[in-house]
Amino acid sequence: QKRIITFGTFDVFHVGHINILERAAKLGNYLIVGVSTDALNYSKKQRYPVYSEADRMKIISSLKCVDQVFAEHSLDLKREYLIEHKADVLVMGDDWAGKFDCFKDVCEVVYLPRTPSISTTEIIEVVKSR
Ligand code: C2G
Repeated sequence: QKRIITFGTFDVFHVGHINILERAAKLGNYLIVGVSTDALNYSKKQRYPVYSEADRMKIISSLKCVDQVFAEHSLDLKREYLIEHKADVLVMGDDWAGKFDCFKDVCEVVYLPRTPSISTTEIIEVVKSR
């Protein structure tokens, strides 16, 4: 078994999110997703996500390509999460390129290209302007 792990907020779920999850899943045969909590988002951005962590976790766990979901409470626990979930590969979008290279002693680290021209921030702006 090859276990893949990835992390994200996945707020206002969109096609860029499913694209990275499907590509991550193809790198192995078991995909685990750490969904960042509302509190973690607040501490990073001083605002809460549009969708609650319960809803975001429900959406992610309903996807065909996802096998397991857990709450990511802190960015500082990444090493512990990788070990706890016995990850073989950590996958992140290339907006994080290089940032997780320090975990190459625990697992393989892969950055995949982001889907162009779509983001939660942009969706929020478009909806606001209507
Ligand atoms: N993503 C993508 N293409 C987009 C938008 C997002 O491939 N157009 C990817 C990001 O690169 C990331 C994942 O989708 O790998 C989730 O994105 P976010 O919800 O923005 O995640 P983020 O807030 O960066 O949380 O521990 C790390 C954090 O939890 C990451």
